[in-house]
Formats: sequence, structure tokens, C-alpha cells
Amino acid sequence: MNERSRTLDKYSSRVYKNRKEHLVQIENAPGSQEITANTRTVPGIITNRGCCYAGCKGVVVGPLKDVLVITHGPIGCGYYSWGTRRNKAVAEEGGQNYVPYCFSTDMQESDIVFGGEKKLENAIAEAVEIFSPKCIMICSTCPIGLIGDDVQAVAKRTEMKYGITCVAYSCEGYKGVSQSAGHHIANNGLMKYIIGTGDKRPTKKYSLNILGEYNIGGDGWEQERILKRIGYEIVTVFTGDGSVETMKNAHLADLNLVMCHRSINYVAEMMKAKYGMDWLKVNFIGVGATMQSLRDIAKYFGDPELMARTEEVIQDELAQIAPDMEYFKSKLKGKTAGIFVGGSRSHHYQALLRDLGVETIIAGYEFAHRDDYEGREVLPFIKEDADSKNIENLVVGPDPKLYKPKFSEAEIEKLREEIPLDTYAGMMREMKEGHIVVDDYNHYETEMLIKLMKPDIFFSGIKDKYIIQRGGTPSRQMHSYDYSGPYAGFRGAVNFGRDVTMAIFTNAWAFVVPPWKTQSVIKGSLTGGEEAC
Ligand code: CFM
Ligand code: HCA
Repeated sequence: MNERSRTLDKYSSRVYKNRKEHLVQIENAPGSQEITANTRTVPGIITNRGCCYAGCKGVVVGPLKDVLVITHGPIGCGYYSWGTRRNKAVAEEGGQNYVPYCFSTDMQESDIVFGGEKKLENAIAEAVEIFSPKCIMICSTCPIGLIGDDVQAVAKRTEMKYGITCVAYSCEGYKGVSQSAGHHIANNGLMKYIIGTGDKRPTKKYSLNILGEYNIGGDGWEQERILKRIGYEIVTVFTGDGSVETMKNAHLADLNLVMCHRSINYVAEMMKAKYGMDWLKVNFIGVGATMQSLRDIAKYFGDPELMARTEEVIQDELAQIAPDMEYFKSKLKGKTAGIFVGGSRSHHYQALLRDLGVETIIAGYEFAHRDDYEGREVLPFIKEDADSKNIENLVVGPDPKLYKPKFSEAEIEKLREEIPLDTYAGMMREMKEGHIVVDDYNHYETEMLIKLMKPDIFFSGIKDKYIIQRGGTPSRQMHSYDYSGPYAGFRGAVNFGRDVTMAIFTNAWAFVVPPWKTQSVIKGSLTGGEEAC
């Protein structure tokens, strides 16, 4: 065992037994290692995870701009999911945009005791009167499931009474392992009630949907900008700056691109089964990754003119960002990073960091599943899905009218030799020997790993960022980008390079000697200098 291998021994001797299977140190045999993932959070742990409601309302349906989303529950869940995720959206001309609003039934104690359906119906009546939305979605918080409000019945009555679309989700916070359970509940609803209900065909020769892109800090806009420059039509985006109006026609696009595999892979699979649409795993985070994704998309269509246009756009975009990227790389080359985010970014951002000469030595997901770590080929071997009892596993078959595969099975097989069609290889394969992968890790483990591995920068979330930063390691917030972004595509890479350079070279906390290092502590107060406040 080399020096690095011993790091994990040192580390795992200090973590609880039930966490050991969630830790992997990469060995030199890609694809051979297994990790335990998607298990319930250990009670009492300070977890970085969110809840099922957060995954449904906050992540998947919240960004749909023409949907008026009502949080059914006490005010806290609605309030704390209001505007924090930075999923940007702009109304279409003459269209609606409810993203900046927060709607809640504000359940009080008496509603919990006597039931909240009436209150929900009153809230819907008020929303219809003030906003006239074409679509309302209801997201349930924990007490709703406990008191048994029938939100689906309310949704049906709403549709009949007002002639609008209404979808209700039983996405109570406790419903599954974490956000990933909420993604699944939300997406099942979109699959059942929205996708496939429109008939507006794309007008351009090649059309795409972008799945699992939530337009945080404008990432989706940068992807659309590049794809449109090449000549593609974007039918809909799931769900950043997206809308029910466009999502209805998603089944009429030529190809599904999948950004965040964790939050949406089953929609891509269901659309393949129902409409015959292929899906392609892409990554628009990173210059190299963006180029690879653009080339893969062009290869799917196999049109020489499209391939030439793709190269032309790539070369032009590269020329525009080259001086900035070179400068940031000259500053960052040789640095190391740790990254711990929800379910996709810990993989995606390794590509962008690599472009800047930074190696990721620790990476982990909050709630991803084994296939996100090890690749989709492990799917048949996953013994038990902790959410399978609570969350419906929709099974769809070919639609008699709409099932229209673009290629024959033989052609698909051939394409698969060149591009990752309908598959995903996972994060661990791209990591190097000795590097550490941690699933669902907690604040104690964060501090422990940073002490052992000493990364130059650590990317994480709101809850842990400041602890890390005050410990002397610069930290960028990888969920909503600390008010910055976009980080995707070509222009986004420059923004990221600038922000990482600033973080590492202006690491204010590393220049300050904390008072406890120079003063002694007597009975809880500091002596030998000014008292800390
Ligand atoms: Fe997918 Fe996301 Fe992520 Fe995610 Fe999230 Fe997010 Fe995330 Mo926060 S959908 S898994 S549930 S890429 S909200 S936009 S940043 S934890 S890594
Ligand atoms: C969520 C949203 C979140 C939270 C980020 C964090 C986001 O899962 O509820 O806790 O740091 O991206 O805003 O993931």
C-alpha cells in the first residue's frame, strides 16, 4: 500500500462502523470498486442533505416558470425554499413567471387538527383570482402526509372547477432518503401529466431537450446559447427556465441530453421506452467536457455539415476564452481540491478543475445512487432501493401513436461504440488512484478529511462552507455559486477560473491567527488580549 492508501485507513479508523462502506479510496483498477449509497441518514448526524420536499418543490418543479407552486404546510418550508437556489428564469413574451414568488397555505395548529384541504382549496381560489395561472402544482410538506389531506383529490377538483392543469405531489420531507426521492416523485408527475400532451413540432432540422439542467446562476442559458449558435432548436429544458408550455412538446424533440443523471435519468429511460427517444449523457461543465459533449451530439446526427459547424463554433469560442483560461491556469496549476455536492456536480466540476490544472483529491455526493458513482452497469446488482417502498416506479411501454425511434437497434449499437448513448459511466472511473470518494458525509468527516488531505480549496454547500473557510481552507459554494455564475460552457469556465483564483489567493481567514492560538482560555472567556465577542 502506498502512502495515499494509508490515508483512508487513518481516516476510517476514526469514523463509525456504519459509515465505512460509504468510503472508497480509488485503486488502480477502474470499475472494480463498490460503494454503499442511497441509504437513510444516520440519526443524530449533522448531514449536508436536504429532504424529499426540497427535491420535489425546490429542485424539480420550482424552476418551471409558468407553474404556480403552492407549498401546502406550515410557512417554514415555503419560506426557506424561497429564492435560495438561484434557478434563474425570465418570462416569455406575454407569458407568466412565478419563480420569484412564494405561495403557501400557512397551516396553523387548528388546520393540523381539523384538516387542511379546505384551506388548500381557498388558497387555490385566491391564486386563480389574482394570477390566473394555467397550471398549479401542490407540494406537500411533512404534516400533510401525517394528517392525511387528500391533495390529489383537491387537484382533480381544481381541474374541474377552473379548467386548468393541477398536479399534486405527496412529497413530504420524510418520504424518502433525501432530495433524490423528491426528484423521483416530481418527475413521475411530469411524465404522467405533462410530457406528451402537446403537439407543437420543432421547426429546425435538429432539436434537443436538456434534461437535468436547472439554470443555477444562468448555466442553462450558456448551454442554450452555444447549442443555438450551432443551429439546434431547444424544445424544452427540465426544468431551469423551463415551462409546462414547452415541456408538453418534449416528446417531439430528436434527442434528450442528460446533464444531471441523478435527478432525471429515469425520465430519459421512460421517454426512450414510450417515444423511442435516445438520450445522451453530456457535461457542459468544463471546456474539454463541453467540446466533447458538442462533438458527441453532432455524431449522433451524423451530418457532416453539422459536425463542421460544431467545430467552427468550438474554435471561435475557444479563441475568445483562451487568454483568460491560460492566465487562471497559470495561477492554479498544481493545486488540489475537495468537492462535495448533491448528486452530479461533484463529478461534473472535476472536468472544469482539470482544465484549470487543479486535481480533485476528495469527492462525494450527498444522495446519489451507486450508478452515479460506479456507472449504470451496476443497476441490475443494486440489491435494494431504500425508496422503492415509498416511491412509485412508473413502468411505461411504447405509445401506439408516438413511439418513433430514430435509429434501428443495429445503428444504435454502432453509435454506442463512439458516444455514450443511453448510458453513464459514473464518477469513480474518472478519479485517480489514491483519491477518496465519500458518500453522504457529515460535518465531522468534512473536518477530518480536510485535515488529512489538505486540499487547497473545498467546494461544498451553505451549511458547511463557513466552517471550512474559518478553518483556513478557502471554500466556494457549489450549489448556488455564492451569487456568481454562470459556470457552464465556455464563458462560464472563465467565471469559475476567476472565482477560484480569487478564493485561493485572497483567502482572508488563512491570514488571520485565531485568538485561541495566541491566548489561553480560562473558564470560557479569553485572556491575554481583547475578549472575543
Ligand atoms: Fe442534480 Fe442539481 Fe446536483 Fe440535484 Fe441539489 Fe442543485 Fe446539487 Mo443543490 S439537481 S443533484 S438536488 S445537479 S439543488 S442544481 S446544487 S444538491 S449537485
Ligand atoms: C436543496 C437545495 C440546495 C441546498 C444547498 C445547501 C441548493 O437541496 O434543498 O444546502 O448548501 O442547491 O440550493 O441543494
